[in-house]
Amino acid sequence: NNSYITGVNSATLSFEQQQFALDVVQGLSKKQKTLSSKYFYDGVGSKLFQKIMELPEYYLTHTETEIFTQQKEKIISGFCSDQPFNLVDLGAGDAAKTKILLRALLKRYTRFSFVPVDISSDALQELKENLTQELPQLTVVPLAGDYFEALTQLKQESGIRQVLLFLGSNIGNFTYPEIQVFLKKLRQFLQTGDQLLIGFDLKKDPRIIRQAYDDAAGVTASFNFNLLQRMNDTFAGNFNLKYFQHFAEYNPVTGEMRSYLISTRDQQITLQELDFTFSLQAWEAIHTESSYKFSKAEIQELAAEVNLETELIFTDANHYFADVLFRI
Ligand code: AVI
Repeated sequence: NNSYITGVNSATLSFEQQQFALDVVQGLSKKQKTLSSKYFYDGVGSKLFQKIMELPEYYLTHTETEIFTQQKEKIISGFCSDQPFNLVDLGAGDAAKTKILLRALLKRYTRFSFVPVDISSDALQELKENLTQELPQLTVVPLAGDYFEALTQLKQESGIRQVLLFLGSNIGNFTYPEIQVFLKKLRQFLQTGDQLLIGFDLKKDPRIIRQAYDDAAGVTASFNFNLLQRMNDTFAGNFNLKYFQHFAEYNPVTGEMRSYLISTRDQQITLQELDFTFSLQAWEAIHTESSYKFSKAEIQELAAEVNLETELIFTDANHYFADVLFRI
């Protein structure tokens, strides 16, 4: 129901923009204002996230890369069987980390196809071209769309074994109930013997976590501010980025890393295209992202709740990050 978009020619907004509009108006009309982190990833936001992954403070990417580089043989032994399989990368992006596993798998002459899934067909096209260059012997079957659309296609096509990858702590951007729903839904597309490798960011020194989301160069701040810019561009908004502050805070009890955009003054904002005006008081916060961190015990509890069998756990020397292989 988008009847709130009164006075707006919603014909000028694409389906995606209408969904964005709906979430923006709902989120900014709440007492505790929120915006969904899924809207970080427009063209500019995706580039900024690539830069975040290279930051010294953003240990998540380096650590998962280290795990793959040092333990690739054990990880791929976990996948292999005499049956051919699909290696399905949910949210593949540029597949930088997955390539480490792909190279190792190709060396073993294992029969498998690589199925990168991404919402952005541009990103997939780029990846396909890059893989054709770098790993010409690899069979690549890209699937554009959301995860479940892609899995529906896969299910219809093959009786083949599926090994799903959900890397980079993407799971941490869901709330606990959302994770449960997501994993239960994933299971419906999978069969006995299929596997799931999930990257979890582990609980650690809170200062290390907080710095990863508030880096010295301010790239994460720009990533957060870009959401305001995106609303300005999409809905003819008048957010003045100068009057906001990026703030990131970690709660060691809940494991929730929260990011906010904080209004540094009383101000009124209008999104003209949506005919929507709202006020922000000085120091009022808009919650823009949660990134959950887990203990190993919590991962085990979660697996038990959604009926997944934990097969292997791969961690780095510091125990900052874990890639966990589950079997259905
Ligand atoms: C994509 N996701 C796992 C990142 C995270 O760590 O929650 C997004 C991010 N937000 C700020 N920095 C990185």
